[in-house]
Amino acid sequence: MHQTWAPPRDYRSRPVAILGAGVLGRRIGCIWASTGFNVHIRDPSHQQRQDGISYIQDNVHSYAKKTGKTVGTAHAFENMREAVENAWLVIEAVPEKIQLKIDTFAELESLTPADCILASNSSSYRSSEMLEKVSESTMKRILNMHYYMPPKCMVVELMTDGHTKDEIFPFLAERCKEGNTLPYVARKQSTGFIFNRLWAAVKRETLTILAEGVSVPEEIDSLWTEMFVKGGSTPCKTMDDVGLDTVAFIESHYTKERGLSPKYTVDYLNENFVKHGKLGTKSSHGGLFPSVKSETASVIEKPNLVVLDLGLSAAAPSMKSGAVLEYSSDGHFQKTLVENQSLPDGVSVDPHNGRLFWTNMGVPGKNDGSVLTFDRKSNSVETIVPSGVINTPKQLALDTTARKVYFCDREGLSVYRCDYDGSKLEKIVHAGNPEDPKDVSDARKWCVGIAIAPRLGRFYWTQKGPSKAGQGRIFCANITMPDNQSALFRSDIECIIGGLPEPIDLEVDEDSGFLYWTDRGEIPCGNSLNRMKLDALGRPSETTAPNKHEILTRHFNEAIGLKVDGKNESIYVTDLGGSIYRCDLNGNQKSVVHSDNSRAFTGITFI
Ligand SMILES: *[C@@H]1O[C@H](CO)[C@@H](O)[C@H](O)[C@H]1NC(C)=O
Ligand SMILES: *[C@@H]1O[C@H](CO)[C@@H](O)[C@H](O)[C@H]1NC(C)=O
Ligand SMILES: *[C@@H]1O[C@H](CO)[C@@H](O)[C@H](O)[C@H]1NC(C)=O
Ligand SMILES: *[C@@H]1O[C@H](CO)[C@@H](O)[C@H](O)[C@H]1NC(C)=O
Ligand SMILES: CC(=O)N[C@H]1CO[C@H](CO)[C@@H](O)[C@@H]1O
Repeated sequence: MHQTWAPPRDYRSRPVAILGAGVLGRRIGCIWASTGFNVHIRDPSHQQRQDGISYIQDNVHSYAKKTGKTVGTAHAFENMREAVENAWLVIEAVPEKIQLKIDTFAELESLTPADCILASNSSSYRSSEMLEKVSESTMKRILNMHYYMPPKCMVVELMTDGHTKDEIFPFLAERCKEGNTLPYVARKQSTGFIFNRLWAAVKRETLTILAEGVSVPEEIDSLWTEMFVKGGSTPCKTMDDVGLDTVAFIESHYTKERGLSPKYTVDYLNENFVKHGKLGTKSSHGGLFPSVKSETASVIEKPNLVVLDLGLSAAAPSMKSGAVLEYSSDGHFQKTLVENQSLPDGVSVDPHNGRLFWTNMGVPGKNDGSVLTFDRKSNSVETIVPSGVINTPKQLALDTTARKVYFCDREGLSVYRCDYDGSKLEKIVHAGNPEDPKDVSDARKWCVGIAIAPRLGRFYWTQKGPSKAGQGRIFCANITMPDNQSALFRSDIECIIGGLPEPIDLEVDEDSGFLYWTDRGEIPCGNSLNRMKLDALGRPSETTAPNKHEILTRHFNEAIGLKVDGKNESIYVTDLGGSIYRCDLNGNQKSVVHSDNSRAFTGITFI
C-alpha cells in the first residue's frame, strides 16, 4: 500500500530506528535517546549490538545533561522487521556500499509504515542513487540526513533525493531541534551537501598555498584563528561588508589569472546583485542579506537643499548677484547662506562636517574663477582657490574620503583637484591649450560636469560641445594618475559615450551603479535627465548598447544641476529657468518643488 506521506503526528510514541550500530550509528541513537525518543538499533553483528547499547547506556545521561530532558529507551535488534515496523524515522548508517544501500531501501519500503521517513547517513552517495528498487511514492519520503561527529558537533544536514516531499523538511527540521541537533537543509541535491563544499574550498586553497610555498601550516592556522575564530567573520556577512561590487571585481582577477569560468562568481554577483544596486551593507538595497533598515531611518529629518542662483535673472543682474540658497526638501525657501557671488555654478557638501564648497565662474574667459567654502557652524566663508589661477570653474565634486575637491574649468579646458584648504592644486585633465584661441573656442574641449566614484577608483567629466550641437561627450579616468604621467599625457582617459546633445552636470550613484547626467541640449533628446548603467570597472555595462542610455525625463528649461537621493529614491534637478524639480529614480512622478523666475539655478546638493 503506497499512500502519500503525511506527518506522523504520533511520532513521540513511536521509535527512531538506526540501521548500523557502528561508531556513528550509536552516537545518532544516543542523541535521539537523550532527548526522550525511544531508539531501536539494528545491526546483524551481536558484538556491535552489545557495544552500541553499552555506548548509549554509558553516555545518554551526559548527552541529556545539556537539555535536561528525560531520556528515552534504547533497544538493539537483529531482525530488521522488528526494528523498523512502527518507526516514524529510520536512519540507515550501513557500510558505504551502494548496492547494500539500494537493497536496504527496498527492504524498508516493504517493512515501514507509509508515513515513516527514510534517511541515509551517507556522505559519499546522494540518496537519489539509492532509489533503483523503490516505488515513486517511497522516493517521496527518502532523503539524506548527514551527521558529523556528535556530541562534539551537533550539526545535521538534510538533503532531498530529488523527489522528497517538501513538507518533510520543516517537519524533520523541527524534530531535529527537538532532538537537540542543529539542522541545515540543502535546497537542492549537491555532492558534499553544504558544509563539505565549504570545507572543500578551504582545503583546496590551503593546499595550493602550501604547494606553492607561499606559507606554512603553523602560520595558515594562526591566520585563520585570528581572522575567523577570534575575528568571528562569516563568509556571507563579510562579503556584504566588503561590498559585492568589490568582491566581483576581486573574483574577476582570480578567474582571469587562473583561467576559471566566471559563471558562478563574477557573473552571478553582477547579474543578481550588482546590476540591481544590491551591493551589501553599504547599500540601501541590501546584498546577500537584505538591508537592515534602521528603525529610525524613517524619522530622520529630510535633508535640506542647497541651491546656487546664478543671479542673472535678478531684477538688476550683475556679476555679483549670485547666491547660495537653502530650501527645505519640499521647496520652501529657508535662507540665503551666502550672497554677492560671482556666477556660482557647482556646489557640494561634505556630510561628515557639513562644510559646503562651491565654484564662482567669474567672467568667462578671464582667469578670475574661484572656489570657496562655507562653514555653517561659524557662518564663515573662505576662498580656497582665489581668482587669478583658474578660468571658469563649473561643477564641483568631493572625494570625502581622500578629502579632495574636484572641479571642471570650462574655458580653462581642464579638470582640477585640490585639498579641502585649496593646497596641492593640480590639473588632472588637459583637454586643450587654454593659451591657444583655437582650442578655447572649440567647445568640444570645454569641461563642465564632474563626478567622483571613489569605490570604482574613477572620476567622470563631461565635455559639452557647442550649444545644442550633438557633440557632447562623457569621459572617465582613474583617480590615481598613472605612474610617471601627467594631465598633459595620461593613458587612462576613456570616452564612455559621445554624440550627446549637450551634457552638463554628472553624478554617480555608487550604490546602484548608475551614472546620471543633465543635458541642456535641444529637444527631443536634450533638456533631459539621463542615466547609464556602469559595470564593476566603472565602464558602461555590457547591457548598455553603444551610445544607448536612458532618457529618464525631459522638458526642463536649460537643465543644469542634479542630486540623487538614493535613500528617498528621488532625484532633484535644477534649471536656468528658475525651477527645482523632483522625480523618482526612474524619472517618473516629476514635479516642480520650487519655481521662481527671478532666479536661474545651477548647482544643487543636500545639507
Ligand atoms: C555516517 O556518516 C559518517 C560521516 O560521513 C561516516 O563516518 C559513517 O561511516 C556513516 N555511517 C554509516 C554507518 O554509514
Ligand atoms: C552684498 O551686496 C549688497 C549690495 O551691494 C550690500 O548691500 C551687502 O552688504 C553685500 N553683502 C555682503 C555680505 O557683503
Ligand atoms: C586604471 O584603474 C584600473 C582599475 O583600478 C586599472 O586596472 C588600470 O590599470 C588603471 N589604468 C592605468 C593606466 O593606470
Ligand atoms: C617612473 O619613473 C621612475 C624614475 O624615472 C622609474 O624608475 C620607473 O620605472 C617609472 N615607472 C614607470 C611605470 O614607468
Ligand atoms: C520614496 C520616498 O520616501 N519618497 C519621499 C521623498 O521625499 C519627498 C519629499 O519629502 C516625499 O514626498 C516622498 O514621498
